[in-house]
Amino acid sequence: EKMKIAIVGVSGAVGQEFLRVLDERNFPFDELVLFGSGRSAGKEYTFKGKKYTVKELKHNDDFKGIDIAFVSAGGSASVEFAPTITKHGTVMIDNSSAFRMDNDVPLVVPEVNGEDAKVRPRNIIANPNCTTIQLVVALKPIEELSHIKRVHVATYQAASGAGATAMDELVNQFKQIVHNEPVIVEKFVAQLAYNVIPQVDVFTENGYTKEEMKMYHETRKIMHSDVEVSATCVRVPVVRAHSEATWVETEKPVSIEDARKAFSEGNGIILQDNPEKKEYPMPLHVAGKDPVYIGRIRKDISNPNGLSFWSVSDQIKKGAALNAVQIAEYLIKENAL
Ligand code: 11C
Repeated sequence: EKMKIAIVGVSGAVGQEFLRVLDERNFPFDELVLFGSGRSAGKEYTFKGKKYTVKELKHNDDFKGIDIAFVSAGGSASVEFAPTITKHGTVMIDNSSAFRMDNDVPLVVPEVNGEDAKVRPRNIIANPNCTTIQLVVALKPIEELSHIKRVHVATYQAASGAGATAMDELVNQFKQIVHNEPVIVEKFVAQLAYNVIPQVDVFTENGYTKEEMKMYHETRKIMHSDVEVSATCVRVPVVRAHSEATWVETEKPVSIEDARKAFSEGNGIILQDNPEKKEYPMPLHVAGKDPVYIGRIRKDISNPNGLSFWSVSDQIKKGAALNAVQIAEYLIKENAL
């Protein structure tokens, strides 16, 4: 049978990455349909030498016959169009935060809970937030050694998380400063060039931001765990890979040797931990790469059951497009479409 796939929101940063990831991985499909807003409709993109024209996303029967739709068009478009997209049995892999915490929508990182993708009453599978994805990939091998009770995490998030125009805004700010021009701030709450901003997304009632609360709730859902997660999410003037400083507390103490072995064998992880040679992951080098890079592994001197490490992962790749494509690959492999 023919495999038909769609990308919804193809003009965005994640949409464009879908094209690259599908190409890189030689994702098996027979037909590809591109969708976008009224603004993107009519634009042309080339994929493996063939031209595709973006169709306007509308409430019609365009999704009939499409097996998988990779959707990254923002939360409100996802909510509005989910019934139209899934109406004829299309599996919608959604990048927005709209459905992540719904009980009848699985929230999936294949390295951690691929199985969950098989039960999807609404034909929607949610892709987690980028900061959560790289966190749970790193936590998984440690959880297998001893149950993780508590996580403290501080993020260093790239501009890419706020989309293609935000990446441009950061790059332009550096140019504006060099040329003594006024610095334009539109996507972020303050100038990001030469700065860090301790706010990602809006604040909630408990003083944490929504981004920080996503890390709390999504981690628990994906890991099927009662783990407590306290996050501080910070935007930094990096273009496209997120970093995280993480402290975990396990039920039983975990030795550095065991942690290092577990990380080095962990799915989707590259261990890069050689402080003597100044080897540790950095966003500049991880941008464009698939795995989650982990380094700076050490015992937490403030806690006998504590372990501390540093991780870096490309926010648009594993944090978004790649994870969604890996969910689709998992479903194909398991014959679970
Ligand atoms: C950021 N993590 O870096 C956000 C972007 O819930 O899908 C992703 C928002 C989301 O700004």
